[in-house]
Amino acid sequence: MRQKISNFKFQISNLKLFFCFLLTAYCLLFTVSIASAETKEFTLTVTDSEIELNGTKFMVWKYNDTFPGPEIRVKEGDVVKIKLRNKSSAKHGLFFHGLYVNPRVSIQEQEIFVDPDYEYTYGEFVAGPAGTHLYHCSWNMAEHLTRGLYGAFIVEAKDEPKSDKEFVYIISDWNSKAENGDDHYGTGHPRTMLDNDITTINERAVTGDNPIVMEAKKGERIRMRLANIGHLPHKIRFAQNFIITHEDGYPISQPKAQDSLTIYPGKRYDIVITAKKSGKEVFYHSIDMPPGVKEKLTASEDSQKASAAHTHDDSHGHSNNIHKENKTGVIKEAPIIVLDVRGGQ
Ligand SMILES: [Cu+2]
Repeated sequence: MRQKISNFKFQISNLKLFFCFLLTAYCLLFTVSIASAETKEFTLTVTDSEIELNGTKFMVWKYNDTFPGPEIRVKEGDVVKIKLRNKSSAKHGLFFHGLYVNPRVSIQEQEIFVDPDYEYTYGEFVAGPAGTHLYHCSWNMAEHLTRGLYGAFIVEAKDEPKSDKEFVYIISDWNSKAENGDDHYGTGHPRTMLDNDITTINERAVTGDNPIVMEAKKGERIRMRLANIGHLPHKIRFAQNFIITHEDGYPISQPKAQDSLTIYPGKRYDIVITAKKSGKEVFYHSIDMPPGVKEKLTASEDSQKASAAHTHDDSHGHSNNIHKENKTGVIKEAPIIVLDVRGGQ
């Protein structure tokens, strides 16, 4: 019995030693990887601004005086620190959409909001996973994302697949009626989102007659990083097939060819196309509302309207105007991007 106990003790101390060794090895590896990684520091300065989309002026905020904010691009494993300088008249925060950030950043810092004339440095965190991600304001997001506070955050893999050209497109949607004051609820109110009537791709409003032109040479492999920061499901349809290689930053195990794709809010897809023949080919865009959503929402709005009419006297006026046109803002298919392939064999 005594022997058994001493054997047991021996095993315990061996185990302790083993865990000590593991911990030391882990700490050493971590220190080495941090020491060998590059630290990338960025500053985002927020200011009050204005943009015009389809003839409607929107009050926005901009990062570093650009809309969308500047692209942040780092390598997997880089150490990232981002200073948010608030030179605007409102409060803002910073959120890293799709990135693994350490618990200190994710739990505490993303809930740190910066008042006007203050600044705060978020991080540091190790960039990953590789892929197409986003950064955006974390304060009153429904309104602040609608008012332009977002940008692409790209983490390149150590073994990034080569492409000849790469384009990053952030899609969003806006509500001209709310911004013009023609809607009971203001810009950024969840009730207005289904009525969003303007689609943007990067800084440009999609009108059907001003597509973005992607120039390429015959045979080139083109990677498109697509992200939806808006509120509606945006559908892309192309004349030829494309390959989806990544979803939300993660490589797709069996990439397959398809000619259309619906990008729901917050989603990111990387697609690859090959410029097969000379000439112009079009990417079409539409709003792809799931079946039944429009009917459901309209029905619930109608019942609310009916009960509002019962409880309010008509002299209150506005109760009858609240949801006068609750259309879902389905936008017909329109060209957004043209692939213009020239020359080559
Ligand atoms: Cu903000």
